[in-house]
Amino acid sequence: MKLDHPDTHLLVLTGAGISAESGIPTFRGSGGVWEGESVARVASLSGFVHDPARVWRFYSERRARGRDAKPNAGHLALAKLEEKLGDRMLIATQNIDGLHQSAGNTRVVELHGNLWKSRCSRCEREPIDDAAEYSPEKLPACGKCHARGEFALLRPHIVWFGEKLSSGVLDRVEAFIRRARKHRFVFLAVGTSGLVAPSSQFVDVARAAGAETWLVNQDRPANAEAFAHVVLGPSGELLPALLQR
Ligand code: BJW
Repeated sequence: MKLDHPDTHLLVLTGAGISAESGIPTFRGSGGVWEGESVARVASLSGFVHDPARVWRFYSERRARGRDAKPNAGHLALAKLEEKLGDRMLIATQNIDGLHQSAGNTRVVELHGNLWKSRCSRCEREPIDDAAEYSPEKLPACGKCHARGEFALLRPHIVWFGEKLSSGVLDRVEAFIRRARKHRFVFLAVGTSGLVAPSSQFVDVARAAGAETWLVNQDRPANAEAFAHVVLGPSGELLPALLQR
């Protein structure tokens, strides 16, 4: 992948696969986060309304497991690249683990929220930093609602199925594409099965904007046909060499 041209703009879409080598399981397939869990019950608002204790147990376990995770060679290769490209690079990540930021990337859009934040399930307050694990007997309540004499539970700051992405998130990606299309534009997707909208459509939008499209993934994903270049294998091994060329 040629990235040394001074006009190059790079949009990177990452998914769970990039964090697999940091010990964070992907979602789908055997050993995945959802194995033995009902997706509808733990990753939807209706699941939370029906059984908040179950949902908080699921995310508390994810917090416990993710606490010691460190960025791997794939994350670090992307961080090194941002040092060179500056604002000509943007990472749009579906991941909620914060590992791109831990690696040193600063231009990161979190499409699906952040595991280390919670927000109110009722009021519009800003998400708060929250790495706590909650037991079913002590679920967290919103202090702001409480001060008004109302009761509302905090929920994980995660975009569940059927929910809109947070406001401004897609705007940042679209603004980058509008700028990039006037230059040499490269789109790279890493570690994602290409099954979840709207991220699964980014490759089509980028291609329509003239981007050279690359995919680095362990297995051939659902939308592989949409990419001009497909490189199969673990991103922690592949990215350092691929991004240096
Ligand atoms: C490696 C590797 C290594 C392994 N190296 N690679 C019908 C009903 C309701 C909604 C819909 C519907 N039909 C369509 C929708 C829209 C829906 C959707 O796309 N559904 C499809 C599943 C059908 N999308 C949404 O609902 C989104 N919102 C939306 O569209 O809003 C519109 C709207 C407008 C107006 C009003 C209301 C709404 C929101 C999607 C939110 C997704 N959230 C999740 C769960 C978060 C909770 C949590 O974290 O617990 O986000 S879903 C889950 O999938 C998670 C991920 O970010 C996302 C993508 O998964 P990802 O990252 O691709 O992981 P995997 O596991 O699938 O794949 C990993 C890949 O890595 C594999 O290919 C491996 O080979 C590879 N790999 N090791 C490189 N070492």
